[in-house]
Amino acid sequence: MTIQVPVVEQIMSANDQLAAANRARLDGAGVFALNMMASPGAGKTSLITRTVEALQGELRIGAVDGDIATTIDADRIAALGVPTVQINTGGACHLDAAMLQNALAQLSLKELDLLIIENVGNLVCPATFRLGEHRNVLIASVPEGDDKPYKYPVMYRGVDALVLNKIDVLQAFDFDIDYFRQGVEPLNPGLAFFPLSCKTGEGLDAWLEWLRREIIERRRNEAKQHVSGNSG
Ligand SMILES: Nc1nc2c(ncn2[C@@H]2O[C@H](COP(=O)(O)OP(=O)(O)O)[C@@H](O)[C@H]2O)c(=O)[nH]1
Ligand SMILES: [Mg+2]
Repeated sequence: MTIQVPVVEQIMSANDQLAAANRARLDGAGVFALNMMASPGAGKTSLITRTVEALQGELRIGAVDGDIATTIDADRIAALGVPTVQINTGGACHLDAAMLQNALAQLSLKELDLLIIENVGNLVCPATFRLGEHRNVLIASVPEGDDKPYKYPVMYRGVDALVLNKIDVLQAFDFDIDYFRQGVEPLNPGLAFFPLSCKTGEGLDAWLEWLRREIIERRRNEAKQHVSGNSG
């Protein structure tokens, strides 16, 4: 009997295997990896630069920047003095685990605490391709409109934190935060939510606190596993 596995499933499982290998490599080096996803222009690069500026004094940060073309974003991040690897996907609408594997090979992971990955600007494709990251973050932004959770449910379902950027222009866009959150809640109950403005800095502290807590918790879990591994 021939068992037919759809091609998409095969690609996904090959990707998942590579993602697991990336994750093991990051864990081995003690690096916490964050995958930032959003539509083009939502503010991925802006939030990354704000985050780097705020945490650079306490954490050793590296960046991987995925774009269909150009090094514009990678140059913006590298200008802050963090090691940055540019991935041009050559047309692909998302990063995949093989691309991250290549990027990791170009970084001195032992010299990093936090790796921030800027995925390709897209609200559909990146959701289904794991890279080996520890946490997935979706950045929505006010000019996109308050109905996006209803229209792009897969993206909202699969993330660990949701940023709503550009709250400085809430009124100009008649953005209804309650309606927006009501769309998110059934997809991802209790999702960590950070309304903020990369332009004015409002709301950034809560986001940074969340990130610090996640990194600390991760380190604690790693230490526990290490102890129980040694004792067993
Ligand atoms: N008004 C406003 N503009 C912002 C904010 N954050 C980013 N932008 C602008 O939005 C545009 C796209 O930002 P960018 O970070 O490049 O988005 P990316 O494509 O998701 O990486 C730029 O012109 C930014 O200056 C914000 O909080 N408020
Ligand atoms: Mg960008």
